[in-house]
Amino acid sequence: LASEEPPGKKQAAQSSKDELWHPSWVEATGERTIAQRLRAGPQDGEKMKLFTSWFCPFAQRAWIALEEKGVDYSYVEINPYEVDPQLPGGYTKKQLPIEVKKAMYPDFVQSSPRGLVPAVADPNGDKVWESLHVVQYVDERFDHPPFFLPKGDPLKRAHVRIWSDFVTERMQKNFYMLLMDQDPEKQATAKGAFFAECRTFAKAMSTDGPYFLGKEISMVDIALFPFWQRFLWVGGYYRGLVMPDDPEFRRLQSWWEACSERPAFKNTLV
Ligand SMILES: N[C@@H](CCC(=O)N[C@@H](CS)C(=O)NCC(=O)O)C(=O)O
Repeated sequence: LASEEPPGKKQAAQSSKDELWHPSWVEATGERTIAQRLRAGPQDGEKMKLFTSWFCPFAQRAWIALEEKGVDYSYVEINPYEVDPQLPGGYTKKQLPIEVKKAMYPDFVQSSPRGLVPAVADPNGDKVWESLHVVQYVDERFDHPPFFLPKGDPLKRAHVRIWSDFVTERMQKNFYMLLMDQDPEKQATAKGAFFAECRTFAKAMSTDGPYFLGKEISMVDIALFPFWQRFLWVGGYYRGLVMPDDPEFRRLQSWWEACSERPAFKNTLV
C-alpha cells in the first residue's frame, strides 16, 4: 500500500506523465524549460547544477538568474517535503529530516547545508545557497549583461539589496499571513497590511521604465517576480484577491507585464 511506504519514497508529481499529477493542473511554459534542462546530456558533469523545486518561489529566483544570464545549467528537481499520495501531486509541507534529505539527495545537501532549495553547484567546486545570494553569485560568476546589481554604483547596489530584502521581509510575509489566517477579520487586516507594503514598494520604483530601476532589470525584479506571480495566481484562487486600481498598483501591473514578456522570466512560469 502506498500509505505504508516510508516518507519520501513515492515520487511527487513533476510532469503530466507522473502518477500523482493532478488532472486540473495544466503544463505551463516553465514545464517545457524543465523538460529541456532535465535531459541528461554527455556534458552534464561540466554544467552548473541548479537544485530546485518547481513550486518554490525562492528557487525560481535562482532559476530566473541562470536563464537571464544564458547559462547552460542542468536542472535537478528536489522535493524537500514528505510525500502523501492523498494530496494533489503528493505534496505536503512536512519537512523531511536533514538525515533523510542527505540520504535521498547527497549532492544537494552538500550544496545546501540545511537542505533548502535553491542551491547551485558549479563544476569548479563552488557551492552557494540562499536565493538572493545565489542570484548575486550568478551575477558575478557570469560577469556579463544583464547585470543584476548595477556595476560601479555602490548606492544603487545597496538599494537593490534593500528592496530585494523588502520583498521577502515585508510583502511576502504579509501575503503569507493573509493566506494562512483562517479568521476573516484577521485576513482583512493582513490584506490591508499587504497592500500598504505593496504601495511603499511601488513608490520606490523608478518612474522612467518598466523595471524597478527603470530601463534595466535588476535583482529586485528577480526577487519579486515569483512572489507577484503567486500573489496573483494563488491569492486570486484562494482568497479572491484583486489588486486595487490606483497609481501604485498600476505601476506594479505595468512592471509585471514587462517582466512577463522577458523570455527568461516566462521560461520559469509553472
Ligand atoms: N531563505 C531561503 C528560503 C528557501 C526555502 O524556504 N525553500 C523551501 C521551499 S519553497 C524549502 O527548501 N523548504 C524545505 C524545508 O523547509 O525543509 C532562500 O531565500 O533561499
